[in-house]
Amino acid sequence: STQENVDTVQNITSHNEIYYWINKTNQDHSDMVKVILIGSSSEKRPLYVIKLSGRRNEVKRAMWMDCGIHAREWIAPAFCMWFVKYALAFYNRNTEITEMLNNMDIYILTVMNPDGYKYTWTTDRMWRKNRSVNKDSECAGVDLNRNFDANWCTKGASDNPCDPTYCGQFPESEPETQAVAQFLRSHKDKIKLYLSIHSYSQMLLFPYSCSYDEAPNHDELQELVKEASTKIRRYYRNNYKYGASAKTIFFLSKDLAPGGSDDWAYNLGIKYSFTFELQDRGQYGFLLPPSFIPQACNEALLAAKIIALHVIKK
Ligand code: ING
Ligand code: ZN
Repeated sequence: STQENVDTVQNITSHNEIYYWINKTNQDHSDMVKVILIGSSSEKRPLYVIKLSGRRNEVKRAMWMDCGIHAREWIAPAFCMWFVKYALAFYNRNTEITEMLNNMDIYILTVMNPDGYKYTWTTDRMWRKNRSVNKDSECAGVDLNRNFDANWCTKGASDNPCDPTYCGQFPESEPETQAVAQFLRSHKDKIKLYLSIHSYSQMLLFPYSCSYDEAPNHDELQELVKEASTKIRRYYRNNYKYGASAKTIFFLSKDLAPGGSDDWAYNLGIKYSFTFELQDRGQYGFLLPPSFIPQACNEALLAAKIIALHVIKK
């Protein structure tokens, strides 16, 4: 039930508990779940992808979702877990999730940055980057969302290891970036939809972040996020900004964001590529109270469903 969803996601949070939860989910739902090891973090934590499949025949298409690229954005891993719980509970009960699972496999990376995530639990709640050791610097960590090969380390990223948007020594220098990029490359004909979950600021974004260029299918993507945003507003009376990243985030950061995962996935050929920024709009920021989790996750779920069903119908 939805209440069960709420309880579980609110209680499962630390990095070790997430590993435990992945294993338990695998055991309890072996008919629909496979767990795939795609690599390991710089501190050698495993990166597990949950593969969700419907009970029908082999499907040819897939979607990818990663959460927790940035350590302090705790609502993101919560959403990945929420999504998995929801899909398993409502397959063959809710039309949209059934349709999704009958037409595509869903790959979910619950925590892309486990080292950083752990560090936010133990040492620094506001940490963003991973925890790799930087040569010739006292400062640790690379911003994984500046480490992909899309206008890498140009304006909007930093080449200083002490900055929160440090781009790393070269594109895909980080094992977390490499694991995700390698998986997407080797499944690129199958994966039709890429989704990256962040917080906060309530925005539904699509390429490009690294330049002001319009994506070839800009109008279609714009229409989609507009529809998703409208639906969220109707259901939950909450506002999500939407649009091409560069123009939409510019108002916040006054900068571009090169080296991001959604731009890179888009250039790889995944023409439906999105970054969601979940709740809130700044009142609590990264410190979103647990009581906000259900609505925040339901809003993102609504948007993910609209986009996925559109991709299926294409
Ligand atoms: N914001 C994003 C960041 O990485 C962003 C903004 C969106 C960048 C889409 C690239 C692509 O800076 C947060 N909150 O991390
Ligand atoms: Zn982020």
